[in-house]
Parts: sequence; structure tokens; C-alpha cells
Amino acid sequence: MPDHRDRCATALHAHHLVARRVTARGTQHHVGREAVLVADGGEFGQWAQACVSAPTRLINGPGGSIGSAVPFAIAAKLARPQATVVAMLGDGTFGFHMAEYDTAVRARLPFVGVVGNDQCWNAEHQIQLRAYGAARAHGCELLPTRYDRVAAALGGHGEQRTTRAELEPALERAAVCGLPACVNVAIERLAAPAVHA
Ligand SMILES: Cc1ncc(C[n+]2csc(CCOP(=O)(O)OP(=O)(O)O)c2C)c(N)n1
Repeated sequence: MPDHRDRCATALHAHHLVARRVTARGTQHHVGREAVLVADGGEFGQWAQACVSAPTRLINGPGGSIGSAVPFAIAAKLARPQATVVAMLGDGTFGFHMAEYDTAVRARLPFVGVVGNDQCWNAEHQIQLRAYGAARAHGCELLPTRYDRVAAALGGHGEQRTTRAELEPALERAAVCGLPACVNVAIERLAAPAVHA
């Protein structure tokens, strides 16, 4: 299992992807208008919010409703066809609206989905650990599901990645493939970053 640096690396590589695509477009003016980050889900979404900046961000805040990342990414691409749209979401969160990859394929609206796959509803798991301890944590396990294959089966692009070295090229391929993409990234279960004033 990759360590916590992979979770940061996932977020930061997505950041670089957004930044590079935007930079390639030339002007700072465009930088202000043409990249969209969607961050959704529990702990992984919080890492994305903390680590990744973009000219436009659609986030669910510190404790909002989860699940809307794929529909949000589709809407963002529809609204801004020239933009690189990157959606970072947890594996549990992916399950809410994964069939919308079908919509994205039919509507020809490509985006890069990055699933932080810790095989867990980790935000709930972390609450249980804090409140009750590991011995009483239960009901949050998920499976090592190949969400990348879900995207591929629906006509999109899918890749499973387990190491940092694989990640950036996979994100690049996802960004240029012209299809709704899902890069399914194995990560460690880690609590969201905390900021103390
Ligand atoms: C619609 C909705 N259902 C449930 C929740 C409660 N909730 C918040 S984070 C979370 C777990 C998300 O798990 P996952 O997407 O796998 O991300 P992880 O925490 O593992 O990084 C849940 C169930 C919520 N905020 N909104």
C-alpha cells in the first residue's frame, strides 16, 4: 500500500496538470478563466481542497454533501469547453453517480477523474477511530474496486495506478485522450489535513 506521500502526490500531480494545461494556453488572462478543479468526498476530497489550487474550484467545503463530482465535472466541461476539468473524489463518493460517465461519453464532455481509492469510507472510519478506537470501528470497508474499468466499460478512458511514478504520465494520458477519464489511484487511509490557528 502506498504511503501518505502518495495522497499528497496525487493532489499535487493533479495541480501540476491543471497548471500546465492552463500555462500552455498562453496568457495569464486565460489562466484566470480556463481550468476547473472539482474536489469531492471525505478525507481525500479534503486533501484535494488543501493541496490543489486552480482558477475555478468546485468543492463541497469542510463537511458538505458528497457524490456530485462527476455531474459537476460534466457541467463544468459543458460551461467551459476549452477548460481542463479535473475531478478528485473518494472511492465511496465515486459510487454515487458513476453511471454519469455514460452521460459524459454520449455528450462528448471529457474530463479527468482522479479516484483516491483507500477501499474505505475513510471520513466515517476516522470519526470512529477518534471517538471509539480501532477495536470498535466497523462498517466502513469498501473493496479494491476497479473504478477505472467502470469508466472504460461505459466508453471512457480508465487506468489503475498504484505508484507515484505511474501517476503523472497517467494523468497526462487522461488529459489528452479526449474521453471522460478515470484514474483509479491506490492510496493509504489517512485523516484529512488539519490546520490549527
Ligand atoms: C450525501 C452524503 N452522504 C453521506 C455523507 C457522509 N460522508 C461524508 S464523507 C463520507 C465518506 C466518503 O468516503 P470516500 O468517498 O471513499 O472518501 P474518503 O473519506 O475515503 O477519502 C461520508 C459517508 C455526506 N457528507 N453526504
